[in-house]
Amino acid sequence: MIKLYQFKPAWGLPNPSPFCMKIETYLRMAGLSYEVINGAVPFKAPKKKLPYIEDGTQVVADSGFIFKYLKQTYGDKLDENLSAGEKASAHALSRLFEENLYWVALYSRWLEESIYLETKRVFFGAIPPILRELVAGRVRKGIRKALYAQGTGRHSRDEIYDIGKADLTAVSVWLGERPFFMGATPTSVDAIAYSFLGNILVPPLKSPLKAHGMSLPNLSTYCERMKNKYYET
Ligand SMILES: N[C@@H](CCC(=O)N[C@@H](CS)C(=O)NCC(=O)O)C(=O)O
Repeated sequence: MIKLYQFKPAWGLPNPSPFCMKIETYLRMAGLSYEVINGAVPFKAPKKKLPYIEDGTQVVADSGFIFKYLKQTYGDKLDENLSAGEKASAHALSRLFEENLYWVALYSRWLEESIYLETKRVFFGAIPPILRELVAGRVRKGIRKALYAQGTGRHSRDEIYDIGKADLTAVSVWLGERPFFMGATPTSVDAIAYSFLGNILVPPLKSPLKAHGMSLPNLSTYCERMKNKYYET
């Protein structure tokens, strides 16, 4: 049985980490049996980040390598009908979510003061108060540093949200009236799209990023569609 190590679910989402939610969603989409180990901690993970999986004697860390492992080990039914060109498009779309929009969402969650209070409650609520401030403060400092090193953290607040809003607009236009990102049939990139969009649109966190996402109605409809199809049956 595949074991998925991830954070505890929160905000009515399968996971407050889009990368963890991506794997659980993929496992459901692919019809693979799995067990979740909620409340895992990054510092004990092989690459000091979540998610990672164990499958028998195999341990695989990083959602991209987990996708690769699962597809190689259990087959790639979800994407088998995509052409090479469609696979390339899906790849580019996944990079938009994971390598660009992610940083804006991270900024919003951890560096916006009012949102940070709620983020802190969700991620560290179980820790005694004094320790909580210490641990949360240290994680926040690390995220500020990572945002600066990656580059997003060097922009002004308005510029950062401009970057994220442009991504959401592009994604909304891409999806258009189609039920899934590659057309009529769900494919693995939908595990990514749903996890990142869900993590922006669903949590009760007021930000310009969420407000912009909510102004693009096909994105919420899409999240509802994915939730109904994979989490409510
Ligand atoms: N490239 C990794 C990214 C995973 C990642 O950034 N995980 C975050 C949570 S969303 C994490 O564990 N952060 C803990 C840390 O950096 O200490 C993947 O695709 O799995």
